[in-house]
Amino acid sequence: LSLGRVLLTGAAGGLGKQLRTRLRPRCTLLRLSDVAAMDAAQAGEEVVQARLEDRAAVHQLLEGMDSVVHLGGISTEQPFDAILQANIVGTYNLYEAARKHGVKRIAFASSNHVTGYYRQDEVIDPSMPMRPDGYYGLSKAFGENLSRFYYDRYGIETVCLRIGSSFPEPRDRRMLATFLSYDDLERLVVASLTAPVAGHSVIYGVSDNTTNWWDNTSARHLGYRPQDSSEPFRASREAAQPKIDLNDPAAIFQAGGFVHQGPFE
Ligand code: NAI
Ligand code: 15L
Repeated sequence: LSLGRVLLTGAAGGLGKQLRTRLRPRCTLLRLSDVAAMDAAQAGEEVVQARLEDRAAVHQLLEGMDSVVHLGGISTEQPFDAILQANIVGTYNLYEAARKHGVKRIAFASSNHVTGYYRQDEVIDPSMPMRPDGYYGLSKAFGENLSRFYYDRYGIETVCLRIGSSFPEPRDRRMLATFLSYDDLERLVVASLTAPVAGHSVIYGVSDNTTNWWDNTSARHLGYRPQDSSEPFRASREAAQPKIDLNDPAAIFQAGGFVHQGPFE
């Protein structure tokens, strides 16, 4: 099943590089964009360097696209002004351009930090109220709400991917619960773009980990079935971090160390 003509933003980033090689064979055309430099275009690719806050440039990016995988933006906790431009203004520009160009579906890289102030002894689902843990999480909450508005008003389908921790391996004890392998990330994005009906959906991007804080039952219509697990890494991660202070907010809340970022002024 071809994915058609797909725009991938954030293509120079950690996840963008993974998805570039994984999505390319499935697409008629893969247009890659980032503010940072990217490798030269190969067959079936276009490479366009652009800032998400540059409205005119973003409008050009969306031209002729069937769907978008929107990874571009600031991916950590930072001062508000930087987040405002890249994540809030940038995501608005992307959705306005999608509306004008008739783009049908967007997979939006949201984050577990939309709900980072739930506790690690709670299992939550996407219907529960957002509890962002910083400006970064707030900007992803804005993106989720923005995408819901564009679905309700204009019928643009979005799958909001509340990604946990997508790296080659889980880096610490917390990531035993939040780990999303790159193979499962690919499954998640492909499911988001190919599900017969996506509507406006919210799903946690997580592998089939033994410790799990997130219930994705309400997103089963997307057909995402994780096949990997953090469990093979458990012994080494627990040995590397033998003592954890259970009174430390980073061990209490799902956000982990993000609760210690800021204030910045
Ligand atoms: P990353 O930081 O490696 O990649 C983000 C890319 O966006 C970078 O290449 C950067 O140059 C680009 N970018 C930043 N500001 C921009 C702007 N103003 N205009 C154009 N491009 C801009 O992050 P990563 O890990 O690849 O994550 C991709 C997406 O997934 C991000 O939106 C992130 O918030 C989200 N995410 C990632 C998680 C993970 O575990 N890797 C977890 C949760 C969410
Ligand atoms: C995120 O949203 C970040 O983009 C990523 O760098 C990780 O820190 C991840 O969350 C996490 O919660 O582990």
